[in-house]
Amino acid sequence: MAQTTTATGLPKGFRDADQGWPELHRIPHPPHRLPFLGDVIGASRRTPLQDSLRHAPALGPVFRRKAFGKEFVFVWGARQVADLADETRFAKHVGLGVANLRPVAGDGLFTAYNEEPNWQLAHDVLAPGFSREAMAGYHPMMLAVAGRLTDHWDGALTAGRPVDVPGDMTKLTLETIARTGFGHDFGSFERDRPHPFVTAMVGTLGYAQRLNTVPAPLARHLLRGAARRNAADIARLDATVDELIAQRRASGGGEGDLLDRMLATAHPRTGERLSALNVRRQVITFLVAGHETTSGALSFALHYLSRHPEIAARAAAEVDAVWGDAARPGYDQVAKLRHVRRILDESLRLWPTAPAYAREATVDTVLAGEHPMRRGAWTLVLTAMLHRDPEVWGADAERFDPDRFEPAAVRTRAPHTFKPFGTGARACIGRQFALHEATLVLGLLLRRYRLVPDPAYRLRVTERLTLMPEALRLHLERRPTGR
Ligand code: MNH
Repeated sequence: MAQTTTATGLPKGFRDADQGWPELHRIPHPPHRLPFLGDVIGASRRTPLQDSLRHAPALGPVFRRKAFGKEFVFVWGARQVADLADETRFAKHVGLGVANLRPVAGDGLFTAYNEEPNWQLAHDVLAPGFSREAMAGYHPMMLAVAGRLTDHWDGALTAGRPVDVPGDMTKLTLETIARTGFGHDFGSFERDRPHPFVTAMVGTLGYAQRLNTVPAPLARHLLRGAARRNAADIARLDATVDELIAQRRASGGGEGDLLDRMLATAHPRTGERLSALNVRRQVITFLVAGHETTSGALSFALHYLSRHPEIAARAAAEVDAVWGDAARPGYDQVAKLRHVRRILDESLRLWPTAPAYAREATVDTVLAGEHPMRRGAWTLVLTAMLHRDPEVWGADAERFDPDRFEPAAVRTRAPHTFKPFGTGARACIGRQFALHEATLVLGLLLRRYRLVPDPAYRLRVTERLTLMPEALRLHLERRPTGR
């Protein structure tokens, strides 16, 4: 029988074995390899990312791990990550967690394959929704939602109750993207339990994560019940979004928000519009991508502020100085909170809430002059580890220190060493939105409250594709000078 060969001339099967990394065997991996389960000793299904972080220092800037029947190459060295940012040789790879979300988000902006025409179309139609002018338009709505949060926190303070930080940040960020993007109100702050949309979203993110950690041949069997629940979750997300779209169509248009752009804006050059199915995908994409990561970023920042009262006091003093006692700080007054913004950057350094992104070679190439990759080979950039590389951040990289983001300090660092929003054409479209919202809210909270930690709390991080501090509660005190 004639031997089948691949395009590279290798016998069929080789390509799968080395996954497009012809010198895969030269990439370090953890000791204790077991047949089938791989490097599973000490690995937890619940914390795959934090397990990788634990392995990374000993294995070096490029390493591989075999876990739950699959092998992955990870990259975290600053030099290698910078090379992967070269858009002439590399691009986003839709794999793993992102690929697992395809049944939910289809060819929506986040999960679209690079060559799918709906990516460019939606990107061009929606990008103006993130311009400076658009952001200034969202600002009053962001303020209104933040007011619901401070009302809620005032109630907790009066009752002497601690606040549920991740829970409340999720309410805030969901209401913010729903209101600014879609003119919708989920009533999160008025509910005892999360909105069913949120429950379904959390379910489907958790399922997408679990699919990564179950050996493929067993996944169907092990996850049968979970798959059924996941289908129900997706149906719930679709139903919520379809209703929201139907309301908008019935009302004949909003104030030029994201939904109006999705429904009514034609591509500036081709005149093409998003299909009804694609609009549904985009609404789900933005409701999910637009709040989960920002909620985590705010939650980590509040954790660190509660543990570093001197940093919180300095930031509060900045807010007092810049905002005075303006009841409603203006759009331009938010970007002036430089210290508050550095607190956010430093939180996203230690816990980038989208903790990894995948890159694939678009040509046969050599990664950082060392590791040959064939076209299509891919790797995961471990952002959370890049952000702890001692060669970039020093021996005290684990320490929370917002001064690392002083302009003079930033100038000493190489490009591509801080990548919480990904890289290149497929980097986060909502970056300015998230930073404006989070800086505004931190400013409002720092001005109004002193954050008092529970001394017994130890930071534990939940993973469901995104990161979140687990069970973080804080006590509040009113700042005598704050508004
Ligand atoms: Mn966001 C892509 C991180 C807030 C909408 N986002 C990405 C990527 C990262 C990321 C990383 C790239 C993923 C990849 O390469 O596979 N995003 C964040 C973080 C925050 C965030 C850390 C908050 C903090 N993102 C937001 C907000 C929105 C949003 C807010 C919307 C309002 N993000 C997106 C969309 C994409 C994306 C949409 C996909 C963009 C594209 O591929 O064209």
